[in-house]
Amino acid sequence: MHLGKVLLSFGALGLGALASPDSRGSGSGIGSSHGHGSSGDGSPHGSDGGNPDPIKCQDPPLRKEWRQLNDFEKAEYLGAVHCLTSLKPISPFKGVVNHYDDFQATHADQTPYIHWVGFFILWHRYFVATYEKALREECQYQGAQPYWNWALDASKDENSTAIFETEIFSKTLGFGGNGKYEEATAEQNPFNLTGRTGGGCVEGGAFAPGLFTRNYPTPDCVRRDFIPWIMNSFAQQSLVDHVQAQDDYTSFARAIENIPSFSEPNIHGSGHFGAGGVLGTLGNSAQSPGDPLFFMHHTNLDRILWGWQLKDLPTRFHQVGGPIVPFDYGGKNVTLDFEVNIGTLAPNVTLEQLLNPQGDILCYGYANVEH
Ligand SMILES: *[C@@H]1O[C@H](CO)[C@@H](O)[C@H](O)[C@H]1NC(C)=O
Ligand SMILES: *[C@@H]1O[C@H](CO)[C@@H](O)[C@H](O)[C@H]1NC(C)=O
Ligand SMILES: *[C@@H]1O[C@H](CO)[C@@H](O)[C@H](O)[C@H]1NC(C)=O
Ligand SMILES: *[C@@H]1O[C@H](CO)[C@@H](O)[C@H](O)[C@H]1NC(C)=O
Ligand SMILES: [Cu+2]
Repeated sequence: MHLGKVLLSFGALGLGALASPDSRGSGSGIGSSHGHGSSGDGSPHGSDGGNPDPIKCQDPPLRKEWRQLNDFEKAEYLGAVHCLTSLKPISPFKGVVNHYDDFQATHADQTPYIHWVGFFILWHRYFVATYEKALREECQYQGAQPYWNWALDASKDENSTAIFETEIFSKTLGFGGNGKYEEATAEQNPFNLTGRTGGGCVEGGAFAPGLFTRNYPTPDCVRRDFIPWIMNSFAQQSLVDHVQAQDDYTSFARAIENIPSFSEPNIHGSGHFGAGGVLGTLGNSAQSPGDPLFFMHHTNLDRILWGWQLKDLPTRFHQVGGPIVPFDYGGKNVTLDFEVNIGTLAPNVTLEQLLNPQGDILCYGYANVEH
């Protein structure tokens, strides 16, 4: 109720009113400003002094960890996510009702092709940046896409629940907590995961039933199913360090996903299966963007990529690798001109364009790469 009031008061300030479908911007999607002749090092400043390129990315929004936001910023962000649900859909999928659903359905449509491939992390970089752009340009959100740095709270005690007690799971000004415990059938739990604690609709927060419904493929609440041992073991800083210690893009891309197994932790799985578990929305590999927490988790992974790139930018603005077909590690690899698409959400772009968060296509930064 508290949150409802906060959101309402922001609505009264005008933020909510801006959510009307008519307010959709015209054709200002990411990529609509495709430029030519940008300097090869990714710097927005052209190298030929005679005819400098226009600077494509000015004043990039700076992404912060959720707990670095003040209450106003948190409410503004949560309100903007709600705003997406009031905009008309732009994707062709049956069952989508609003623009938030477009993101979930687009991910669901491509799930079999965009994981355990060389472009996994860059596809998701584009996906999150497009979401951020929609929040800012169509919902008048003033800030940047925040992130959830789970490693800050990962405990060595596998059964600790401290990681679920941080601000992001606030039931007032946050994403809400766990769901009520529900039994899972053997069919629902093919990996026989133990230690489940939830499965029901998220309790409290901005996305509780009544405040938020996801519509694709069929209407449901946002579900959470916290599994402490997965969250704690997959979110360890030592694993992040291991991923960031990789020497080239190919091994970085492989390390961040590791293998699809619960006996070997992988940081990408931390938010998905630690918070989503078996019955939770985030734990469903196709439908995971149906929980707005998805974008907080994936922005943290993107920050980890950017932190890795920063260690050697001249090389890491221009290096990709890894299979085109999932798990096809001996087969054909992606190259810089490989195109990714996110359906009707934004135009196709190349991996090289996505390597630069402040280039022709993307425009954001991180306030602090370390946290
Ligand atoms: C965590 O809880 C499980 C189940 O109760 C138990 O088997 C395990 O020993 C606990 N782990 C630690 C480190 O206490
Ligand atoms: C899960 O348990 C079922 C029933 O005991 C078994 O058939 C199946 O192989 C198990 N799956 C895994 C991944 O261990
Ligand atoms: C793709 O990259 C992997 C890892 O670097 C390499 O082993 C493989 O030979 C490459 N595939 C081709 C077709 O070159
Ligand atoms: C975008 O990429 C997809 C898949 O690679 C392709 O099917 C589609 O035709 C491309 N769209 C455009 C406009 O090039
Ligand atoms: Cu994904």
